[in-house]
Amino acid sequence: MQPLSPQGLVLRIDAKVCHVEVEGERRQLPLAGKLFEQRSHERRPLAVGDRVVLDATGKAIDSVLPRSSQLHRRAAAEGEEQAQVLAANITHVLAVASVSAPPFQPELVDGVLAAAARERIPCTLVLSKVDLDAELAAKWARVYAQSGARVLATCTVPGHTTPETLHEVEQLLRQNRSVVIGLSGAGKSSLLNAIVPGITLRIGDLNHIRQGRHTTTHTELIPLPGGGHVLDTPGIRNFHLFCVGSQELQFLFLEIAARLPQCEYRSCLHDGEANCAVKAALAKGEIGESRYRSYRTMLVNALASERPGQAQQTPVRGGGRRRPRAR
Ligand SMILES: Nc1nc2c(ncn2[C@@H]2O[C@H](COP(=O)(O)OP(=O)(O)OP(=O)(O)O)[C@@H](O)[C@H]2O)c(=O)[nH]1
Ligand SMILES: [Mg+2]
Ligand SMILES: [Zn+2]
Repeated sequence: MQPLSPQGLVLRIDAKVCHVEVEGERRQLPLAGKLFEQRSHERRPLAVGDRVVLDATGKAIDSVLPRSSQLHRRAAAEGEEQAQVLAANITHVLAVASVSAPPFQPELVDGVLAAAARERIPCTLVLSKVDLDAELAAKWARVYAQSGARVLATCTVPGHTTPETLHEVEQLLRQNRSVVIGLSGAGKSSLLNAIVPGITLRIGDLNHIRQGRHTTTHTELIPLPGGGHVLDTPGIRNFHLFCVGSQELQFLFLEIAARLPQCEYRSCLHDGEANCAVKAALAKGEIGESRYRSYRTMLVNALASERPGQAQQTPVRGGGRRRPRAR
């Protein structure tokens, strides 16, 4: 009988080699050309967190096992749209966004939350550097709590730390395989250093980051001493959803999805139709303006890609020919 091919866990991917944990040891294996043929819509055939099967020699990757989940975004590529898988087989997304330095970017955060919702991966928003602006921190915490997201405000500066929320993040990390994602300089690596005993990830200075350089340069899967794994990632500048449909989008914003049944028109896209419950909630301040703005920007882009050949344009306004919901 033939021996079973060994399996491994992808810990890190460099330009030509891939670091894989096989039977408790770390091996560097080449990225074989045939892997690139298996997933043509993805920019790279493998992602950190993937489980792989090695060939009989144990020195090359033969295939990638199906993923239980993936966090992916639209890759910045020319021509046909491609996906960039930032992490595979994860059970939790930790979106880290500083309230200041660098400034909070709602559209990026909303992209990450929507991508996690799309894959049904639980997500936590960490509002980092709350020591820099308590008022802004309270504002964003309100907006996202209202959206239905779990929000934790943190500070890792010695002497000013937020022990309760850091402890909550620690618990989440311990119970999950989490990917930590956010702008460069948001404080992702600092957060992990403050929480995980024994790790010393490189921390950037903000001048370096302002020059467009990342401190963390590759995604690394780190086993945690008390259980769980965490993937520290290099900073991202934007987060656009990969091939999202205009009808799908509304389900990725929890506070919009919750109000759909109250919209008069079944096909309501919440962009000017009559008797729209989402617009009514927005007017009452029950949905954050920045959240609605992000939704609408994504909607315009989704509609534009559904009608190839047409430039990005404003979605159809008014209830017009749409059929009202049967009451
Ligand atoms: N004031 C303040 N500064 C912080 C806090 N956390 C981190 N910083 C600073 O923010 C800067 C960037 O921190 P990093 O942890 O390297 O950020 P990063 O998100 O890992 O950045 P990349 O690896 O480039 O993606 C450093 O100068 C940290 O000292 C905080 O809670 N408060
Ligand atoms: Mg980092
Ligand atoms: Zn509506």
